[in-house]
Amino acid sequence: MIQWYPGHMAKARREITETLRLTDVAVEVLDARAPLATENPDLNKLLGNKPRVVVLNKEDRADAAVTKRWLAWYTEKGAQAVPFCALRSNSAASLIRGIERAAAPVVEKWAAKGVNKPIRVMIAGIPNVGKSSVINCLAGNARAKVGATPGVTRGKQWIRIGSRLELLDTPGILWPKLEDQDAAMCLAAINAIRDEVLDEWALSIDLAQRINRCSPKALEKRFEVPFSGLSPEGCIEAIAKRRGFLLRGGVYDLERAASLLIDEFRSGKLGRMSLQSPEA
Ligand SMILES: Nc1nc2c(ncn2[C@@H]2O[C@H](COP(=O)(O)OP(=O)(O)OP(=O)(O)O)[C@@H](O)[C@H]2O)c(=O)[nH]1
Ligand SMILES: [Mg+2]
Repeated sequence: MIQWYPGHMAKARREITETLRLTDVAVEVLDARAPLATENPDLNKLLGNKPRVVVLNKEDRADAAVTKRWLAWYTEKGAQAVPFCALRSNSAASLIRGIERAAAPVVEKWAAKGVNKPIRVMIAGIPNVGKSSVINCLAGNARAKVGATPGVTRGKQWIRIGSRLELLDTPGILWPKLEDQDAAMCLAAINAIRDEVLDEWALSIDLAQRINRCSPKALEKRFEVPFSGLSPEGCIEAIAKRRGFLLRGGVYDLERAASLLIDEFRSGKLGRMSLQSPEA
């Protein structure tokens, strides 16, 4: 995973700006479990008034009811958001429709000038949100590369999607929100920033707290012991007890339980769960 330094950010900013010049619609890939945490802090500025579609990816891992509320939240803001699971090939159609809707004003302008050309699309997002998976999902099996078209930097490949869209096959990788502590916790939980950035114990406490807030029955269901009324530390201890994680001298191995909690969340064993909700 990339460690972000100012030099990397400047390079990413340059690449996105260059790509924006070649494309008509920007698809911003977010993690449905933590949409605000997985936004790039500067993307709004970079995109200006470029038509945009927000993809709430990995919706298969998020709480469906919370995702619904996020969709309403984006609609209220006048943004176009699409829930998405890049691992299901039948997701593509709804995103393609979303992109076409976002591009409609541009296409109308072209039509008024008698221009008929495909809508060019870029995919952008922070690491690990699923940009490459979204591209593969849209491209499908009949992945037809359009080839290097004139005016395009050599090396960039366009993929034809249906009859109306061309997708740039290299995603724009952007830096995550590094300053915001709440976002950092979510990013660490979903594995979008390096683990070394955060203390594992602090992450597990934050995660236990979020789980208790967002999905109070999830731990109970997974570990089959009561968790209600426990502090986050108490939850970790209950997990250690339940799993028999003991150190010499009969002390519970809390670090091992903390690490287990993080792993189980990341691998989806705790069930569908959202870490951020629009109300919070
Ligand atoms: N459950 C689930 N997993 C997904 C989904 N989309 C992607 N993933 C997984 O998320 C991980 C990251 O996906 P990538 O497509 O490599 O993400 P990326 O944004 O291209 O990552 P970078 O290239 O590192 O920036 C992989 O393990 C994917 O299998 C999804 O919709 N649901
Ligand atoms: Mg990728």
